Amino acid sequence: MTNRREFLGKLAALGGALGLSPLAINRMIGAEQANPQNNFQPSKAPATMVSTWNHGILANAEGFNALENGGTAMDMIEHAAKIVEADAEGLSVGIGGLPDRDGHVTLDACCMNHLGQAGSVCFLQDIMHPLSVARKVMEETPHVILAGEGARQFAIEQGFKTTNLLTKKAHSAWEEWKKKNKYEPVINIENHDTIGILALDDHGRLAGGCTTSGVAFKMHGRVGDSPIIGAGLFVDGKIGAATATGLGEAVLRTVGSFLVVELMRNGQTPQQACETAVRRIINSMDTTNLQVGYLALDKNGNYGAHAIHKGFNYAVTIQEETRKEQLIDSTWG
Ligand code: SD4
Repeated sequence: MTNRREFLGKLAALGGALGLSPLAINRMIGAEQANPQNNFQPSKAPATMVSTWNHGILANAEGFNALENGGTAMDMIEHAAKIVEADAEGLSVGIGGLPDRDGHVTLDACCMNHLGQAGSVCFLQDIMHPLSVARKVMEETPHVILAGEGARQFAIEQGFKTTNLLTKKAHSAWEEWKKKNKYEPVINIENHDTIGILALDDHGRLAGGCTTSGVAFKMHGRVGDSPIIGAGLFVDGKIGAATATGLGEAVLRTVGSFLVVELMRNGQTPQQACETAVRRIINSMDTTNLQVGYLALDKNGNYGAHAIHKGFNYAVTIQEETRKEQLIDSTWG
């Protein structure tokens, strides 16, 4: 019997022989992956969204509006991200994000769906909606990550407008920072407010997204965990999804979100998996001055979160007979 890998290889070869572009071949493979025969068993859980920090409440509400308008889990993610990215008051996502030490706002974002398809942009400048660009990378190119000027060019080609993302408020904060000119990550202040969003839609499809301006006053060119699949975000439609917030270097070094999903695959609940992944960081580096929080949602709508230090919270919204939302303080330690 032909195995799945051979079948996908033959499909790609056939597409090549027919002179199809890599994108068209990718779409063919995507359609095959969407085939019900690939064992995807949607759960009957109510539609659920979890998002990091206070702005998660507003984000989730936008996500559910998208669902009500016929959207998928990925539409929930994109709509949720957009409202936060467009908020010029927020100092850590999209417009208004705090710049790097040279005064440039550089954005990181990624997304992933229940079929394991993923898209990401990093070190992106002048574009207000990096998660939407990441979705375009996922859907319109054969690649997973576009960086810097290439990502910006791609966004412009896709019709995104360029915008000056450095607001007066963020500029003044940078001027203040330059007076002291010290690089010290601070626990749970505005420079740790990335939004990570996980959604389970009413067809049992999981998706996730993560969008940020990264650590405030970072080195120019620095990329954090948020656009890196497996670090800031990971989704396996048959198991669950996880996202991270906090100091990206600690998440990158432990491939945190992938770890959380693998722990769920091995039987841990979302809460236990987040606790184990936090413990992995605590056991491998000095965490006195750094914060990381993990948030997880499994395919049955169970969720959990845990952080190194006190102070990480997240929003949960569930559509049962009515829509219920709450802001929860994560456990820590
Ligand atoms: C980063 N993880 O760039 C991001 C920052 C963050 O909440 O999550 N802030 O390291």
